[in-house]
Amino acid sequence: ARDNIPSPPGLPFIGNILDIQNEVPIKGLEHVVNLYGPIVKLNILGKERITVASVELVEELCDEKRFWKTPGDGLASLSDKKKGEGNHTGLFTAPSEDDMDWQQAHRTLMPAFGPVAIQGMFGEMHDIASQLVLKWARLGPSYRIPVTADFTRLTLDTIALCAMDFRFNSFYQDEMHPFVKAMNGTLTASSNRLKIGSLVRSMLPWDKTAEKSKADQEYMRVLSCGMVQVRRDNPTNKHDLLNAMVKGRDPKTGELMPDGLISANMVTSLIAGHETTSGLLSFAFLNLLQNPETYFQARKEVERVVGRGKVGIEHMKDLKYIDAVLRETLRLTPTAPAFSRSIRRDNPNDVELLAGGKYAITREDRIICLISTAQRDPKVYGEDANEFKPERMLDENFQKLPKGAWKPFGTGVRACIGRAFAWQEAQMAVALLLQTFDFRLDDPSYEMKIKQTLTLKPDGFYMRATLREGITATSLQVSLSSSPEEVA
Ligand code: FDE
Repeated sequence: ARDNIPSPPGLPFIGNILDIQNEVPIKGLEHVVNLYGPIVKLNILGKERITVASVELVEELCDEKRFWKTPGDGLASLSDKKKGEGNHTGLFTAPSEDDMDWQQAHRTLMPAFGPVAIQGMFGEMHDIASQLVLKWARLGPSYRIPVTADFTRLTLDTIALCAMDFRFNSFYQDEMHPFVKAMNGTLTASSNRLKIGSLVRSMLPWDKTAEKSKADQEYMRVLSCGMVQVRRDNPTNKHDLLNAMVKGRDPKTGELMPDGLISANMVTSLIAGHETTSGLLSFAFLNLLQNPETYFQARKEVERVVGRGKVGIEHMKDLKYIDAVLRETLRLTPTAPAFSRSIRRDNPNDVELLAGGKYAITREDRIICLISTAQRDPKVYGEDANEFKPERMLDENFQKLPKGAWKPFGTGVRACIGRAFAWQEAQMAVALLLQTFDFRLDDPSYEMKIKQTLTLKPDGFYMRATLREGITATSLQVSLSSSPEEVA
């Protein structure tokens, strides 16, 4: 049955790497899947990889009794864990859920990412979002907003402030912080491994990419270890992730987290917590601008729920249409477009059958769940699956979807721990921005082009912002900082 899995003919040694060549690696894979069906087997430089891309198959692989997460090549290359003292992996890249590092960090961090803790971070999220709003207000409509760059400033500064009380102050500099450069260096290096040009280059003796990526990782490790030390030397009572890790004892074993593990998880949170959310916001605005009727709906909701006063935590639960906009955005362009699964170590079967016995996979196989394609499955979403229609994601419809139909935050115990964090941050940013500005596309004929590092973002997307009637840059300064009663 394993041979039933369609496989495009490949070349000796390099296998199918040419089939998936594309400026954007994930697009190449989507293309192959669209040609060969919802399950394909590819040979990539001697490694066999199976990809599934239908709701039904994704749902089956999400069965936690039979399968679990195995980090994909991209993630694995980010961690580079050498066994031995002081080397730890963060949650995202941990090899499996029975890994000791994963268990301890997961149990210690869960409460810090829980609903109460996240609500407590609203004020800091609002602080950073206000910086974005004031920047766009002061630069005015002549400023060609580099959407993904400014949203990256927002999300990076937000996670750094909420997680460890550190201000990157990205809105006050043109050059991104060296940490961000190092992070982007590693992310690009890891996603380039599938590009043939980079592969050839990496074989050349004078190529420095691997060294550079190692140096970047080392820089991030040293910087984050430094931050742990600063906190130990200057204890605070702040409810952030860093304190949760520095002070928190594992609820099961009572142990404290070692510094190396704390620092690995800080780097993980920073990376996982900003790229994906920045992409989400960028795609959301692009979708709203390219579908004006949805833009007006969303804005009407902000007017009804928030009005002109300060956006507050109490409004979040009522932003139902904005929820739907964000969900629909993550359906069409999941910023983490795939995750990997394999047979669990504690599953006694060395072979598992899929689709009622039609296909078989073995213990060695790592299956890529390509949700960027699965979430457009016409069997579930109909003939208009490629269109942006937030209505299908309103609560009543969303809850009726089959389990495998919407998985932008992954699945099971290894699903995104930062989901509530990212959601609150995105909801608030959308509400605040729609309340304050009228937006338009800089280039009305812009067509979505995707850029992939480890995550997806729209490339070359610019917009313009004009303050809405009755709002000035000066009045804004007051309304952003005052309490709701004062404004009303
Ligand atoms: C995770 C995650 C995931 C899964 C992956 C796999 O499976 O491989 C996904 C899909 C995701 N995530 C997604 C997302 C989206 C968004 C917007 C986000 N995300 C956000 C965020 C924020 C933060 C802070 C985070 N995020 C974090 C995280 C972590 C830590 C993780 C890992 C977990 C475990 O493993 O345990 C994740 N995330 Fe996310």
